[in-house]
Parts: sequence; C-alpha cells; structure tokens
Amino acid sequence: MTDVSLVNRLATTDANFNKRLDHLLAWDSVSNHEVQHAVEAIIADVRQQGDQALLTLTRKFDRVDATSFAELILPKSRLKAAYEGLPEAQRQALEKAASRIKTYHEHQKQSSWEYTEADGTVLGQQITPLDRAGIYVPGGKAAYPSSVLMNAIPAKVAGVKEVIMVVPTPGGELNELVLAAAWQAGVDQVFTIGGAQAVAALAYGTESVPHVDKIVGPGNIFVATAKRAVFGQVGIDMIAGPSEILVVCDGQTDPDWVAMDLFSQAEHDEDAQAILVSWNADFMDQVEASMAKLLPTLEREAIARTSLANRGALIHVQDQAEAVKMINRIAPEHLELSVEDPQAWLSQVRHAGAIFMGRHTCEALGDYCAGPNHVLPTSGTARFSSPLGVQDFQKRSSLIFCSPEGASTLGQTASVLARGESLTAHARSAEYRIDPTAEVSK
Ligand code: HSO
Ligand code: ZN
Repeated sequence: MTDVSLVNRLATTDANFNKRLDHLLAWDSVSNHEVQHAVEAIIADVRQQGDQALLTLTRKFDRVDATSFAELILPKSRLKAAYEGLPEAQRQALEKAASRIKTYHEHQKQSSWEYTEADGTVLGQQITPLDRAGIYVPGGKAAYPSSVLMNAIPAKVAGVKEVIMVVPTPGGELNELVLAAAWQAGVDQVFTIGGAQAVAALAYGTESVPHVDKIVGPGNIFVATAKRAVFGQVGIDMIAGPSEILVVCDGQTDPDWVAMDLFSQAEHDEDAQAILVSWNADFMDQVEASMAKLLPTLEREAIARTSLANRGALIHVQDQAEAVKMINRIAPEHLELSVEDPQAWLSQVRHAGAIFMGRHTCEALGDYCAGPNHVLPTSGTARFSSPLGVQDFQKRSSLIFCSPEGASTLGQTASVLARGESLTAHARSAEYRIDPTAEVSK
C-alpha cells in the first residue's frame, strides 16, 4: 500500500465499519442563523426597493463600479456575440452537447391524456408548461456552462416561454462560455446579479426583473438559504449538496481509469465525495497506487486531496451482494457500474441519481454531453428524488367532464360522502344533478 493518508480505507468486516461509513456520509445541509437573518433582510430589501436594492447590493458584493441598474442587464446580442466569438472547437462541442441534451429531454415530455367512461364521463390530465423559469448560475469558480445547458434546455423543451438567467459577475468579469451556453440554450433574458438578492428578485420581481414561477440552479449557502426562504412564493428545484461518485468495480478495469473517475468528482470541491466499492482487495491497492501516482498531475490537486482525505473512501466488501447493499445504502448521486455485465446489476440498483453502465462509461461523459441531466439528487436524496428534467417545468391539471348520466350516478355517491362529513352544501350541489327518474345505483 502507498500513501496511507490519501484516502480512507474501510472494509465491511471492520468492527467499527457502520460508524465510520455513517460519519463519512454525513453531510450537514446548509442552515445557519446568521446567514438566515442576512438573507431575510436582503429579501425584504429587494421586495421594498426593487431595482435600487439590487444595484446597491450588487455594488456591495460584486461590482463596486456599477452606477445604474441598466448596467446589470445583459442584452441578447451580447450572448450571441459570446457564442460567435468562441473558438470553433468549443462552439461545436457546445452545439453537440446541447443537441444531445435536447434529444434526451424530448423523450421526457409528458403528454396530456384522457379516457371516456361508458356513460360519456371523461377524465384526464392536461399538461402545461410553467410560464416563466429562473435559472441561477453561480459566478466565479463554480460557473459551469454545462450547467446552463442542463438547467435551461429542459425548461425550453417543456415549453416554458421565458427563461430568465441570473449570474453574478464578481469584478464585472463575464464568462464567455456561460454566455454562449445561454445563447445556445435559448435563454431569454440575463441579469448580472447574484446571491440572495437575485433569488429574491426572481421570486418577487422588481421593476426590471420579471418574477418567475420556479427557480432552479445551484448556488452557495446564501443562494440555497434564499431559495428555501422563497419556496412557496415560487417553486424551487432542490437544495444540492456536494457532488458524489460511487464506483463499483469488479477489479477488471484499468486502475488508472478508476482513479481518474474518482478524481473527476473529488476535483469539484473539498466537500465532494468519491467512493470505490470492490470485493477485490488487490485491486483496491492498485487503485490507491494509481491515485498516488496521478494526484500530483492534477491541476486541482489540492482540492482533490482534501476531498479524498476528508470524505473519500475505498470500501472493501465481501461479495457482489454486499456491493449492491452498499449502493442502496449510499444512494449516490452518480453510480458507475464498472463491471463486466452492468445490465445484470440494474434490477438490484434502487437508489442512484444516474447510473453509468460499464467500464467505458465514465461520469464525465454524463456531466457534459451524453444527454441525461447532470443536476441530480445528492446526499442520499436519490432515495426519494430524481434528476432535474422536463417534468420539473411542466405541471398537471386534472380534467373532469361529467355527462348528465355521469353526474347523476356520481351525485349519489358524493351526496352520501358529503352528508357523512356534514357538508350539506356539497351534498345538495351534487343532489341537484341526480336524475330522479334514473335507477338508484347500488
Ligand atoms: N458533476 C457535476 C456537474 C458538472 N461537472 C459540471 C462538470 N461540470 C454534478 O454533480
Ligand atoms: Zn462533474
């Protein structure tokens, strides 16, 4: 074995295994009284002072030089210019990724449906898109053009008319790829504002920023706290925790590949989590050796090192059955099944945000361009939630049409239940529609 402090090593046979694993998996979701107070004050300020508050707060946090709100509006022509100014290879890659993401998400579109009963009563469900969606794009180091595509394209595929993007520009610095991605994805308006103030503006609207129906996209603790605070006024997607990957390997994959797959999450941030599960102990040693060899070659070595030492793990399990248990217990954001026959594993995997099948399918392909969304449930929330998708930008209305016959028969049932609840206006409303000449239903 190489550098022992590189990554945590665990085995399910260890006496303290469960405790150690729980400790590694534990993640305190954002909440902090000071931040909460600050965020509440910012929201109140934006609700009262609108654009003026946005300008003052933006000057305070990101851009001392801004003198009017108009400077915080980015015209669409600027997005187009960013797109056209990209090097050819980047533009093509963006286009290809966008087109694949679009095709994938088109498969997710829900359609309206209805069915007709024998007496002519029609029941159904009508699908409509949200009117307006807001996308928060972080500034600085976590400004990912790929995330612009992943958030905006499903909204557009759902049929959302207006997609409003907010992105802070610390020091006035614009990220050309982010702007180009916004153009490619068909974003309708962009404001260079960020933080809790941008979330408040999207939720309540100001003179210039239109209020939206749902806010999606990742952000720091201020953004996450603000999203929680405005939930109810608007919809929100999810409060994402740090990125995670779980690689399950049979020991037949090149250990360098596995090491780099683990790094691909570890390099996101110090709190990211990269875990390998295998029943092959020699292979775990080989992967650890690969990690030690490759870590110094990473641009983001320091971040990856911290992440691996704090939250990374190589877990030795007894057999494949135990590996499956581990998958479902961890409920990872990303699961790589780096095994010979991934299809055979599939029916046993119950909790995972995205499942990458086979040795050749690394998470990075899914992060950028395979097609599925890279906004996924983290911190074990894959137990009850799903990737961001078209459904998040569509909603359902129930449809009920009663024929006179249907109203008459249903009226009898409703009347009995309503009287049981002592809601007599309900009962009488239903009874008006009962045909007295019709046979009483049993
Ligand atoms: N892995 C991230 C998404 C991403 N990766 C963006 C690269 N860029 C989500 O967990
Ligand atoms: Zn990633």
